[in-house]
Amino acid sequence: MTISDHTDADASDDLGPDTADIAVEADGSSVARRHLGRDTIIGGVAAAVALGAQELAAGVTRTLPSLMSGAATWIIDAAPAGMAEWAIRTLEKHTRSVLIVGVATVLVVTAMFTAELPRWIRRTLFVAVGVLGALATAHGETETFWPSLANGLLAAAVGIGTDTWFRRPRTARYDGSRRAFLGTVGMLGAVAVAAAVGGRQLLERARKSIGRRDEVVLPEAVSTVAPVTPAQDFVIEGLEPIITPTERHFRVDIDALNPPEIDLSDWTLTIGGMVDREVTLTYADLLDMDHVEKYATLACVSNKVGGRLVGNSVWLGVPLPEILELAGVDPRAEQVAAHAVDGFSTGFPLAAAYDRDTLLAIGHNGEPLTYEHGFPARLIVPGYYGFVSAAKWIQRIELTTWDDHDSYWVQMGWAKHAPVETQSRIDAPRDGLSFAAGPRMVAGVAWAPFLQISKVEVKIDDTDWVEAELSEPLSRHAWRQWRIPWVAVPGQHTISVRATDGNGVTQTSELRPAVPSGATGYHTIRVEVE
Ligand SMILES: Nc1nc2c(c(=O)[nH]1)N[C@H]1C(S)=C(S)[C@@H](COP(=O)(O)O)O[C@H]1N2
Ligand SMILES: [Mo]
Repeated sequence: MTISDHTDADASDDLGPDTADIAVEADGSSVARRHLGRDTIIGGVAAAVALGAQELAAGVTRTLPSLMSGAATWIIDAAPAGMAEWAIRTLEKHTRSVLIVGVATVLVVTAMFTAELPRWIRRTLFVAVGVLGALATAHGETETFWPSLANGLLAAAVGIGTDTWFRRPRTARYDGSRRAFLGTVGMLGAVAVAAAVGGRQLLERARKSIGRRDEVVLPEAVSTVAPVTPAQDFVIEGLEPIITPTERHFRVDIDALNPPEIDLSDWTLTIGGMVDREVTLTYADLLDMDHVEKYATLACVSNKVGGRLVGNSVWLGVPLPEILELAGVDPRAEQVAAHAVDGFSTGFPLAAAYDRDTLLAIGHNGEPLTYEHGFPARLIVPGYYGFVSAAKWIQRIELTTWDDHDSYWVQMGWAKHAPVETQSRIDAPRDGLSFAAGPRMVAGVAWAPFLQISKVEVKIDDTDWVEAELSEPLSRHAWRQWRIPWVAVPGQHTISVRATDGNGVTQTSELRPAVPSGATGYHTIRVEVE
């Protein structure tokens, strides 16, 4: 390249890049074509640097949100349900990364194709993309909008700055050889990639160096539950909803007044005992593992017939076998014992870790476990009462023989092997209620986690048992609702319910107290119709 090649461009460029473009375009020389080709690359590079800058700003400040993550979330939410599900099924936990790379590519290519437009349009586009990114990230939340907008405008400013700087006369755009130009492109590209990767890593580190519960961002499940359909959740006044809202979920603690508020920086979970190697996991280690979502009903052994110490939830967690495999289980082990921060302990047969959806759970109904329900992690073993299985605030899993460990309540005389008794409950109408004659729904819930519910029957006064309609099952571990229409005539009435499990075994009518292995008998209510 000779100096005379760009004298014209240089002179007009002092007035600004737009004049330069026009001047160059007008003379139609090979210089012009080269400048336009270079401008396209410059446009793309400026966009890449802008994207890198907002990612780095997010990682460094932790208060300015990443607009790339924001845009990815927005796309997942805005996509038609079927498409989002398909993407998550195919790409699993890489969905977000793929979306981020896709969005970045589209933006860089757009900047390349618009690189020859007048300067004011290019600048407006940078600002517009920044504002759009902020709107997508905020998703209608004002508190998120302002920091998002700040990051969007920062990115726009960096993009415009890079674009303007690169188009100035004495940079390699005009001044340099092809090699000098590509050198600058390479340098800026490296800056963009370093900023993006550095920002991402800082964000990841921030996500994992969390201390308090409200700082936790749950990982995306590699297998999610399907949302509840109307056929799975009858809405009837008085009937318990199919998913128990977390704040209404029963609680049973040996020290109910003081649930431990564990700080993640001093929490670990150790897997030891009859294992090949003792393993200690941090919360960050858990976050790095593959998580699944499962519907499961948790029942307390102390629940009386007709009682409410039972709830159904979506649990997010790592399948327990994955955790046990890290340590390697001695084939002679028979029992999974768990020890918790509050001194509590549980123990259940090792086989139950493998033959059902047993989870080390960290999420409850879409949120991190609450402090009350076991934050940071607890066990969920469908089909076993909570007192032998569902250790909250867990800190140690111990593989032992069946005889070598007795759980907290087992030492107090409760049963050691304690599968959940198949049970059913009448929610509507409530026991003792009086109401006007006429048609109404009798409804309730029935549970046999792991065994499943296959039938619910209702008996009103001296009639025969009549089969009720069941809500469609959420999973083999989740309770089901039942309902049956009834035309109530004046007088005193007695209503009973009984459930049959997936093996065809009907719950026993024998009235047995909760101690030592769970209450049995049919829930029976008396109502008065006027
Ligand atoms: N650490 C700890 N875990 C525990 C308990 C406890 O007292 N401490 N109670 C158990 C009992 S008896 C039951 S029924 C379930 C109840 O779980 P929830 O309080 O989340 O409903 O937790 C189990 N896990
Ligand atoms: Mo319990």
